[in-house]
Order: sequence, then structure tokens, then C-alpha cells
Amino acid sequence: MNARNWKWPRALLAAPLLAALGGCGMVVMDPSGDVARQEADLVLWSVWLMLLIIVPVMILTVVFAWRYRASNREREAEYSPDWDHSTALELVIWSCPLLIIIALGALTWVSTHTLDPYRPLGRIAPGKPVPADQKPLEVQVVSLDWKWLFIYPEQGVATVNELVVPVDRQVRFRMTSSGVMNTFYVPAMAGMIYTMAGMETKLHAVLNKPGDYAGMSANYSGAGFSGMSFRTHAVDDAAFGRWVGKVRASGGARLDAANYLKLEQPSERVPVTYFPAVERGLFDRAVNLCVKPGTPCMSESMHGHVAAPMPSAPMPPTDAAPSYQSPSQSHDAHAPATGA
Ligand SMILES: [Cu+2]
Repeated sequence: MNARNWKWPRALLAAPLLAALGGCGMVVMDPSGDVARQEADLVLWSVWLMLLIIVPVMILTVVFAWRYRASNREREAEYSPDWDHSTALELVIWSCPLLIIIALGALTWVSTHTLDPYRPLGRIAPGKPVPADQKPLEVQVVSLDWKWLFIYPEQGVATVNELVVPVDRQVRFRMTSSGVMNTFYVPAMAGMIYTMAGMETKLHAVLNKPGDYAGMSANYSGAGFSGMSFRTHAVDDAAFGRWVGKVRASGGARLDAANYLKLEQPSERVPVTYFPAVERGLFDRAVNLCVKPGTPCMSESMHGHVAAPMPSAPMPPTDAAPSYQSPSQSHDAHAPATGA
């Protein structure tokens, strides 16, 4: 999947699509992140391949209607009611769709694995591998009624409804929801990923152009849903450092369990809020629905994990579960790969 080879058909394909979608924002087809770019290319290639069948069928429909019309005297002479086989036609009818399905299947198979949101990125941009010394920036995302909480564990800060990421740096989103299911969506960056209570979903993505991008919930979640949007800023490393400094110096409250529980209460159109400090492990407790003191964590009570041994303890001799899994691992199994 060499990106350079894609330029020619991309331009060719964009023309009819541009005409069809002229009224819409083109962010999905013209994104600023490498993952979304590859997803858009996959859409374009799939459309192109399917048009190989659709266009001839549409043309033939008109041709047949015209050629075999009742008033066509010429055709009457060669009327052949007993005709029923043509090897050449059979070959075309079977081989063309088969070849297209093979091409489409191969393309989809490879892309689905390359763009698996749970998989760390293989590159930052076309021809630009992830630098060996670059650790992904971890951002923990919690969808609350009705706002987005972003926790930066390394920086020790958190925000509501404002996401800031450095340009060309891989970001590893770990996501969950405090209640209703939502979908985390920054169209310029990558596809949608669901957030669900009691489980963790993941997304690896990158933004390659500095800018201010829209972010939203793409899954209806109740009264405050339409106000559940946030700005995503892609900035250079220095500006990211300055922004972290600004959040730390904001003089806001520390995001501890008590403040999280307050924040969790339903509220609408919440302005950008900064938390200069975050209680350690808060996200894991949010995932396991045990932020409230005294609530048993799901990791200890779900999936038959009642009184499950800690990883360091000896394993019970026989059990359906082959090994100890952390709650996030055990929940990966029922997390959707991509929202659609
Ligand atoms: Cu589960």
C-alpha cells in the first residue's frame, strides 16, 4: 500500500465524489491525520472497484432497453428463443465479479489489520516510520453525561472538552464511559470508537497538521448529546509543553474521586475545564466503575473473577480461564474494532 501510487486514482475518484458531496464538509475525505487518510483511501478504492461493475451494468441496462425494444424491426429478424448458452458470456459474468471480490477482499483484509485501532501505529505519515525513541502519548478518555474528560497520566493533568495533542506524535487513547455508551470521534484524525461503561476500548492515531479540529460524540446518548462536542488542537511539541504548563498553573481543582463524582453528574454544554492535578489510578477505577469509595471494582467481581488471585499469587490448578487477565484485557474481547 504505497501511498505514492494512490495519487492518480485518488484525484480521479475525488471528482465525482466532490460533486456529490459538494455541500458537505470534506473533512472525512480530506483529513489531517494519517489513520483517517488511509481510511479515506480505503473508501475511495472500494468505491472505484465497485464502480467497475456498477457503471457497465447501468450502461448495459440502457443499451438492452434500447436494443430489444418492441419496435426494433432489425432485431425481429434474428429472434432466437432457443438460445441459452454462451461460454464467453459465462466467463465474463463469473470472472469479473470474482476478481473484484478477490481484490476488494484482499484490500479490506490488509487495511483492516493495518488500521486496527488497538494496534500501535506502524508509521506517523507516509514514508515516515514511528521514531524508535518516541513513546506514544497516552490520553485517557471518559465520556460522561454530557461531556468528555481527557486525562493525561504522564503530565498529571486533565481537561473537560479540550483535547490537545502534539503534531506527528502517536497518541494512544484508552477510553471508557461513566454510563451511557458514546462514540469518540475526531473526523480529521481517525474513525469512531465506542466508549462503554465497565470496559476499556482503545484507539491509536496521529494528527499530522497543526490545527483546530472538531471532536464529538457520534452516538446518541441523551438530552445533552448535541452539546457533547470538543475542540481538538494539534500543536508543536513546544506549544504542547506550554499548554500543559497552562493547565498546571490554572489554579483549578485537583481531579480526585470526589471531584470526579461531582463531574459525573449530568450537565450540558460544559465549558472547557482544567484540572492541574489528577489522582493516580482514577481512570482504572472509572473503567471498573469503582470511583466511589467502598464500591467493589468490577475487575474483582466480574467474569467469575470473584476472589481471583493476584497475578503474583499461584494460579488455581484447574479453571476455565487459562490465565489471569487484567480487566481491560478481558474486556478487549467484546470491544468493537471500529465504530461505523
Ligand atoms: Cu464484560
